[in-house]
Amino acid sequence: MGPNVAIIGAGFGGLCMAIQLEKAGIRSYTIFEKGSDVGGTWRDNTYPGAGCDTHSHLYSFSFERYSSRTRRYAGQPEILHYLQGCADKYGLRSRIRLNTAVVSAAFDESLGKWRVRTSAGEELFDVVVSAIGQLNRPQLPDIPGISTFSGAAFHSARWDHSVDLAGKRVAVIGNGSSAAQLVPKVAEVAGHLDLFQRTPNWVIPKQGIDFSPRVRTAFRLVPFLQRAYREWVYRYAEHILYPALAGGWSTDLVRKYALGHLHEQVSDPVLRAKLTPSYPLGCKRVVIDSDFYPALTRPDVDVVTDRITRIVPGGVETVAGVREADAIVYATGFETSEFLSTIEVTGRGGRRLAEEWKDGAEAYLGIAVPHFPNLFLLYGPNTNLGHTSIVFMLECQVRYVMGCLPQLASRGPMEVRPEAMDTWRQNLDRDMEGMVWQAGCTSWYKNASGRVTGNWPGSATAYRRLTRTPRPEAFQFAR
Ligand code: N01
Repeated sequence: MGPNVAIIGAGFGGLCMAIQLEKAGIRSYTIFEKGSDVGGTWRDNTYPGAGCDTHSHLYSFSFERYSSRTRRYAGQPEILHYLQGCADKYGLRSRIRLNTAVVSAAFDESLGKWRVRTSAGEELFDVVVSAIGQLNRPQLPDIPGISTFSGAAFHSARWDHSVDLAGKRVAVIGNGSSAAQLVPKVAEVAGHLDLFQRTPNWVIPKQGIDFSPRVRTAFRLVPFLQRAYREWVYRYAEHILYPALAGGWSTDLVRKYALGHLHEQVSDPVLRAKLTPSYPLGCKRVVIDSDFYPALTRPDVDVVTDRITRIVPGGVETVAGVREADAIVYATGFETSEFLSTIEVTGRGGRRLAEEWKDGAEAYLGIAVPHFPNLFLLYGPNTNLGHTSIVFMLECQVRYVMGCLPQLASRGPMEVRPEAMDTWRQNLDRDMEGMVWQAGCTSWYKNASGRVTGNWPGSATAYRRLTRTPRPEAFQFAR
């Protein structure tokens, strides 16, 4: 036995939490999943070309590699299959309640437990672990006239596979990582594609999607090589990519790499100028893709930079006139800055999480919030990264929560002390100052008031060190 744990979400985070509970012999947990299957973002994002731009060997649990080791970068079907396989292998399915959304969670002080309300009723839990992710609520743009469009229209994360885009005039609004992956695939079948770009993105190549047969054989015959490769990828991200975001030695190197990629793939100087960002590399999430630029040079693809004024029944109106469209794809990103506050969460003394976070979400280590005992967040505020795998961060967070469980089991509900939170915030603010995300750009890393609530400003290694073991002195306990 052990504490009774409610896990919200069955994506990478929720499954990782459940696997570690299983490994520790704690079977008193329930995963609530609002969708009809496990997989989280990899269940929801089925757009053509969807895949991961982080190396598979790092974008996977350290304890469970992809069974198919043929690709350097996994596609969405492969990642979804991997997560489904994890749920099966570790026997999690019987503990997952699919199609069951958590509506609210309230801490009952007299019982020292959480009342978790779902569409199916209310249950009591000792611990709540939120694993709802940062990129799970599609954001439609605030462009007037969206509902007047007469053709098919959908968000990239809610792809409508019943719509045949073959030969059609397709408008894609937005040019982030999702658009970069779907545009090349859609352009292959569409009659014409207009990419509406408000701000250009920095793009670096995603080279060698498949491993050569020789490398695959070596991986198969010498398992140690896979661990070594994972380690190499990790170090490359930590020692070359991370400094480029922190104003370090590689800033210019990575910038030149991206500019070289642009020059190599786009020869038309007018198009190249349109695609050249004016803000520092990394301020917005860097796009990692080798097919995006070539798709934009196709004769049947236009990059439209005229400001959109509204959507009209026949297409997209810009300041330069109407661009006709049969279908519109909104690759306009996600509502990222609200985190768990979209669920009605009430802590000690009737404090509402949404109210606590009205000036910006924050949590100690991105995991714990003062006045909310025994509530733990995975992929919470300030734990996103711009340079390496979020799965690594999730594993750090899960290990931390596992370290908290014996403490709360013996000393009662635990709650991070406001002083620990203050110190955390001060350190975060100090470290954030040197990060490129603060430069003049808008991005989903920031909330409406411009505070970076998404990202962790340190290296992944520093985060692992900080989360290695919970410090009891940072918490107050009921007993
Ligand atoms: O969304 P985004 P995304 N009018 O927010 C534009 C992860 N991901 O779905 O830059 C016109 O990046 C907006 O323009 P601007 C990854 O972390 C990972 O592409 O604000 N345009 C922007 O171009 C990524 O960062 C993988 O000026 C409007 C776009 O919409 C995150 O998901 C793959 C607009 C939104 O870009 C989100 O990526 C895919 C408007 N009113 C995604 N409103 C991997 O491979 C918004 N835009 C791991």
